Amino acid sequence: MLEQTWRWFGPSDPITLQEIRQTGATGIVSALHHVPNGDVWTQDAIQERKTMIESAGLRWSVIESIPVHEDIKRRTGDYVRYIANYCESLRNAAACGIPVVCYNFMPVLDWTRTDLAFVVDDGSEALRFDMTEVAAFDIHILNRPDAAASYTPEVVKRAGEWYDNAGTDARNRLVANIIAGLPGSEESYTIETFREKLDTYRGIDAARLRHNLVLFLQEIVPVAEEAGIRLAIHPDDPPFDIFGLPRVVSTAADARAVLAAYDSEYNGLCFCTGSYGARADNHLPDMVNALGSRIHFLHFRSVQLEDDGSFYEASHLEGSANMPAVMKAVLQEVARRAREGRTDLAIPYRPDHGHRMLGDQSANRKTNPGYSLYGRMRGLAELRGLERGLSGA
Ligand code: DNO
Repeated sequence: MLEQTWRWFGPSDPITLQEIRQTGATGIVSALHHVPNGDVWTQDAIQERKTMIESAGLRWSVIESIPVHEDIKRRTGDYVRYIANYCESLRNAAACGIPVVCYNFMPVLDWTRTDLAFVVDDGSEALRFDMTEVAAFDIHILNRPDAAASYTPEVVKRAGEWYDNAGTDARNRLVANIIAGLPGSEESYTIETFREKLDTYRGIDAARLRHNLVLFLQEIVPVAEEAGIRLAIHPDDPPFDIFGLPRVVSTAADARAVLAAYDSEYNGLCFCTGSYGARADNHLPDMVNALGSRIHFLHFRSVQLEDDGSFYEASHLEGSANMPAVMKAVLQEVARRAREGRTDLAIPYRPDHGHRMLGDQSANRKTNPGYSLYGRMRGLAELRGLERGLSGA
């Protein structure tokens, strides 16, 4: 069976470990969010968190994420020291017995949404990425030079209308949703600091960013291999360039390039069906078939795609992704591993995001955007049933 896990942001998470136990998850996905980006994660700090998790009868299955400092992505400034620190954190995590580390290589922004409370037809609230609103922010609020060239004329026109009709509250909310930092993003910006950050990427195109990623992998994978900790790169969310910033982990070809950069089972993927699934040309079951042997972590969710590149997060088994076909492909991969004598059969997965619903919507229950209690529990329950049903176990 796959390992059922749950993302827990640490002691400040409004959802407790005791509550998580009742969802049926056995594994925890967590990170030391209080450690500044680029600093070493000490064995003491990792062990302290691990003990906390284990005292609740759970297991720390995956670190999500040890963030990659911007200097490493740009290969400027203090990147040599930050890479050395990254390697040290990997060794320390391995010494504490954590098997998998997730990370991403998205410049400046981690995941991005425009609406954190998009009401779907059953009254629950979902996260949404709206292309018109992204363009309105980019062209009319950020005033990025040449921003309009990044969108279709139709989107540019609608963005203008959106901006003219939106009141101050809606504009401010949009700015906050895009740059104030979603859970786990680690970075947050004002319009000014965001502009400055974008400027630091001038001259860094996709080829350059990919090159920097390859060099980073060549430096960290041997360390992960020696320490015995599997790396899992999270795809770009959304999986295309945004605000003129290149993104290089968006497609099957991108994922293959990551794996080819250093051929080791320790150099692997976090297969996020929601992120890869936000491109219609990513065929998810085929990707699992082709890349499965290096998938060390799974994020399961399904986005509902719209024609202009917008999407919202549907319930886990609804939306545009064919989740039964994805699960089938994952179970075939597990069977392949068993035949090959591999021991990493219980690939950890987590219900990624969930609607705000039922008790999540009550006034005394705070939840981080996407990280609801009941919504994710519904997702986990459905995914667990899907796995059981398909495996016949
Ligand atoms: C969003 C998450 C991402 C993810 C990082 C991995 O909900 O999936 O923030 O944790 O991109 O490094």
